[in-house]
Amino acid sequence: MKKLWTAFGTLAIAAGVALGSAIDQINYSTGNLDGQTGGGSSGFAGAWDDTAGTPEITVDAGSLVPSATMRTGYATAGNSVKSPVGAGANDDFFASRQLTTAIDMNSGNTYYFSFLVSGSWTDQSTKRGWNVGFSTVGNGLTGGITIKNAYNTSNLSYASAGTETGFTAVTDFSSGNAYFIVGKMATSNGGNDLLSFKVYGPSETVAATEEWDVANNTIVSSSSLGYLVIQGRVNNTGSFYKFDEIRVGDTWDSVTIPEPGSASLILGAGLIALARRLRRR
Ligand SMILES: [Ca+2]
Ligand SMILES: [Ca+2]
Ligand SMILES: [Ca+2]
Repeated sequence: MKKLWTAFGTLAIAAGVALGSAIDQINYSTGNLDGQTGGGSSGFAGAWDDTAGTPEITVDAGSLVPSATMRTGYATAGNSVKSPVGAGANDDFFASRQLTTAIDMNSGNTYYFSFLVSGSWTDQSTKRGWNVGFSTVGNGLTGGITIKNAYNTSNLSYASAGTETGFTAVTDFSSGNAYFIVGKMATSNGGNDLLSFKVYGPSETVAATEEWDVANNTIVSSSSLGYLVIQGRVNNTGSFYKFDEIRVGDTWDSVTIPEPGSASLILGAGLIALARRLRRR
């Protein structure tokens, strides 16, 4: 049996199974996001937690459909997350989900992630903003590293604890389109942590190999990012944001050709072959 588990470890590495990978396609029934779990999601230690502030983020019917041309094999599933709808006053929203394996910003590992975002607003001056990324805590952005769309701008930034730094101006960042965002964090113990991201909108095609709008932006962090977070604010009547298809992995492929279960299928087939071989000995 020991031999089997040693072989299992070797096989897992060979099959490219990312330790610390996570996927959430928001494949839940409609209603409150708080408490949602299962639905084919993996890599999380528990359910969605929307109790920080008011639990008012919902699972909305239908998956977001990317505005960009996606790589072959990319498929969406289930539904999507919807912020509260603005009713005229500032309305802050926040929800988190704990990862099974925290993103260690001192590990020397490289992490990739992707997600979809869309929204509805009248013009830039009527929308507020959002953060999607990772935090040290499940009730705020403490020590967090996120992708941020700030108030009154079409710029998308990297943010450290909610404060934006490097950014790209997304000229077509407009109401109604679902943007596909890919990020990368190359972590270092003692040196600079390097953050890159790419935004794909209408008439763009997702590349087969990694490319970035903002490359190797420096944010020095020693944080252990144990939580996926969605945060933001709406304040104009009728405005809202939607988020979907969140993935964490260790390669560009793992977050741009999301084929849920393909890695485990390869692993499963390999294990069956291995067990047969061991039985024959
Ligand atoms: Ca909340
Ligand atoms: Ca979905
Ligand atoms: Ca670091």
